[in-house]
Amino acid sequence: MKVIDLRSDTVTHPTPEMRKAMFEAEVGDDVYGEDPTVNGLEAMAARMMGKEAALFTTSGTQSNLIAVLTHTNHGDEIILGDEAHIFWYEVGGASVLGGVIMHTVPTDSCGRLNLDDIGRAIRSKDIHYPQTALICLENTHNRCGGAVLTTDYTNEVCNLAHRRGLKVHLDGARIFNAGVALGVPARALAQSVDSVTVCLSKGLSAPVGSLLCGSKGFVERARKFRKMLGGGMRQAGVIAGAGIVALETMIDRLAEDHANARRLAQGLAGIRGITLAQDDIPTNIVMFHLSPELSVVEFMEGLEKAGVKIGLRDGRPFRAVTHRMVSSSDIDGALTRIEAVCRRLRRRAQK
Ligand code: TLP
Repeated sequence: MKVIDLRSDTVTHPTPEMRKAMFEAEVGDDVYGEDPTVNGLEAMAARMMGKEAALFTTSGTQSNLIAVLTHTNHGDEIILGDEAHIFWYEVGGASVLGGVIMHTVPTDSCGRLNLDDIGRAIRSKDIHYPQTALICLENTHNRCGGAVLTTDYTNEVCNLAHRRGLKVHLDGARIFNAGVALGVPARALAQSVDSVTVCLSKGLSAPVGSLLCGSKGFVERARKFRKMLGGGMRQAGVIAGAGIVALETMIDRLAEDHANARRLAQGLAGIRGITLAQDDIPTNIVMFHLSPELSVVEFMEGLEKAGVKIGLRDGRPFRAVTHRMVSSSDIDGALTRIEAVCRRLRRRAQK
């Protein structure tokens, strides 16, 4: 029985072409700036995101943390959504290591922060207040079910920020999913932000790595923070090689993952005991609830036995993420197995 792993697109393995590129990668010491494959990947990412430069980092979490460290001073405040990945899932690194205060404002179901809320959260020059330095956005939005921010919305936030002397960082871990969903190049979605994180190791299927893109000066300062965090990776060309293949070959196919996510959502909506937690499925993330009379523990145990893995975090809807290693027939298979588990739980609940 094939295990169908829908916990995250981070579970994707490198393709044979990536493994070949890793095997053959030309390498050097990247801390000296001498790894030609890393340099090639950074130049490529900068070009694709419309920025002057890029920095190869170990992960999305590290990229976001370096961005915060680079844009702020100890004791500054950053404004971000109360559903932001940086706020929820990055172990509080911005506060612990960056010494910044995370000032959250409400996130709507489309992953947006209201401009008036942002305006009100920006501190005036009062001796009692910390200094606001940075606004963070997320596209696509993880906890908002893969919601997509448009270019216009992002530009509006940037206009407000820049008028008030603030910087904007975009957590674009899945920015290429957003670009594919909107039918625009990813660079359009990042044109007005000061920095953007992009991840290679999610839907793009590379084994490791992210890129932090921005101006030359920003990336130069960011490089020092990466070293401080232990992210100077020496002969990193062996992983950057896979990243180049990811950027060259894996973006357009994300549309397949989006179609599979819609197929999954449609099937789930037809299963008694399950309700979708989203009105639409813009990209590759599907969130859903189980009827209260069915046991969450037994549902998860049933799925485990049936060879279907999905994500569950305290108090949150279930999360299923589609990716390259799950085909449309796997989606149908997963639906059959989920339906059978629900049927069993319903029978038990009726006894
Ligand atoms: N998200 C992971 C988990 O951390 C929840 C996942 O499985 O979705 N920004 C966003 C929007 C992300 O979704 C993630 C990964 C990151 C940053 C962090 O990337 P990594 O895992 O490379 O540190």
